[in-house]
Amino acid sequence: MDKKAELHPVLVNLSRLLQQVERVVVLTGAGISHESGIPTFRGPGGLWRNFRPEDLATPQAFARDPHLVWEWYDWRRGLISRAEPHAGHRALVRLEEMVPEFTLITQNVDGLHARAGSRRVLEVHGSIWEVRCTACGLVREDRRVPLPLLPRCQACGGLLRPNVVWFGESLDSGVLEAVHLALKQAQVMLVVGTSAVVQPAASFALWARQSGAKLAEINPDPTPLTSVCDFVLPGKAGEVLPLLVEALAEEA
Ligand code: BV8
Ligand code: ZN
Repeated sequence: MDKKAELHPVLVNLSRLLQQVERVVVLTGAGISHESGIPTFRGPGGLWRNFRPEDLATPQAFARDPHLVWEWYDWRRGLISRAEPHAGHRALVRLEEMVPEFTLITQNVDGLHARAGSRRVLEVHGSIWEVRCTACGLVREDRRVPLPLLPRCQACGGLLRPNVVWFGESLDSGVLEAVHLALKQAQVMLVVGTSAVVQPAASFALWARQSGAKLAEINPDPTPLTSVCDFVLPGKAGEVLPLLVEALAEEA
């Protein structure tokens, strides 16, 4: 049975609800980048030289061996620069056009949503395409692939770091405030391609639910969120999201 037929009743019910509401929030994780050829963090292929992301994406790892951490980020930047957004990313751009108030919250640092054309994107873990000076704090975009290692600040010569949120670092307060507001007002929230283990992003869906939002999950595998979702769409982001947007267009 094909995916559309398999998911038909849930797709129809969810698209009917999306047709009736004004405010929709989407949370994405590494799973939506997987079909663009970027390994997820905890799935197969997520390791690099047998290091786990939790071992490298920390201030301690960077302090101990900035060259190793930058080699990992430079490798990822190269991979991402050769990756393309897929039909799932483009479906979210269509959804943003079809919904009166739409907010896309992403844990991903790869920038693929913006490249696909999404406009209202909150990058809660920062951007791999930005660097921040560890000495003077200057933040700027730097898309050089490969990067000269170790990259230095043009203004003061200080050591640059990726402008991402590492484990043990808090998320940007301004971004978090915008996230809180969107979640409080959300009527429907889609959770796409996240294992829902990294905090605080893993709690975003629960915050939205507390404010009355209906939850839908798109993921080939179950997660800790699956049991609290009103709609469960087992499948890949690149397959399911276009089907959902197609069903919504038929409802219109
Ligand atoms: C904070 C940016 C505190 C960098 C990332 C001990 C010490 C210190 C902190 C902690 C600790 N214990 C717990 C914590 C908190 C910690 C945490 O949650 N740890 C986890 C591991 C338990 N969190 C933090 O440290 C956060 N900060 O808590 O601050 C604080 C408070 C006050 C003051 C000071 C400090 C910061 C967390 C942010 C870390 N940075 N990324 C970089 O990218 O290099 S996290 C990283 O994981 C990515 O952003 C990634 O997106 C994110 C979450 O992973 P997922 O996106 O879910 O990806 P994953 O691989 O796990 O899952 C993929 C999913 O996709 C799977 O479900 C799979 O089934 C699915 N999938 C696969 N294919 C597809 C698919 N889905 C759809 N379609 C497909 N085709
Ligand atoms: Zn500087």
